[in-house]
Amino acid sequence: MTITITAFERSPDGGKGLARDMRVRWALEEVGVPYEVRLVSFRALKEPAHRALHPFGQIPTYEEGELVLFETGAIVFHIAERHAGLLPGDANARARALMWMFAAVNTVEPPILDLVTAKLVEGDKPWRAERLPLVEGRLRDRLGELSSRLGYADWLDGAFSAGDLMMVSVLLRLRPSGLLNEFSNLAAYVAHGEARPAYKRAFDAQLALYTGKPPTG
Ligand code: GTB
Repeated sequence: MTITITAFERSPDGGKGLARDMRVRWALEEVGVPYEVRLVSFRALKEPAHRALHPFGQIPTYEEGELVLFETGAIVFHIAERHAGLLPGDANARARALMWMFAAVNTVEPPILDLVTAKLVEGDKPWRAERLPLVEGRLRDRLGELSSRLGYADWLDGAFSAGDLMMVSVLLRLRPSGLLNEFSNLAAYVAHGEARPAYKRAFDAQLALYTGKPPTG
């Protein structure tokens, strides 16, 4: 059955992996399932046809026959459940992989998004200078906790899983800020994720949309 995901018609980062369709592409590449991409303009995101798929008017969405999903965590979980390669067979290890997926989107991503908001969305507000150090401080605390747990392990819980896919994807958003490099093990962890062939294929496919160059892999 054909899988179709949506992505930005014009991505603010020019397709360098930061928009969230990247996580879904990466998951599909990890499990070796082909997919199609439908591009959506910023205006069309908020129109009824797209809102019927995504109530919040965002990308990505995921269509597979009659199934329509939004929310990258749910989409990646759906892919991981149906295809081998992203969730361990052992029931406890599987539960922990799911735990890390939730930790990525529910505990680590929010303070990262706070930083993005404080810098970009509220960048011209009079309270920026006071608020930014608070936001950065809270984020450093959270990253420090994650860094302590990861230590020098390759992945969060043994073998690579959907938990790592989500966590690496979330942490990547930090790279432009320079904060990731304050935690050398987290920076190495993210680089390790980016080095996976499936990540590279997904990255090249996303970038090719906006540069017009065909993917190399
Ligand atoms: N919780 C949802 C999920 O995980 O699926 C969040 C989805 C979401 O935020 N989608 C964003 C969107 O559609 C795109 S990814 N925004 C448009 C809108 O809300 O109107 C966020 C994003 C976009 C672009 C960059 N970039 O280019 O650097 C980075 C991240």
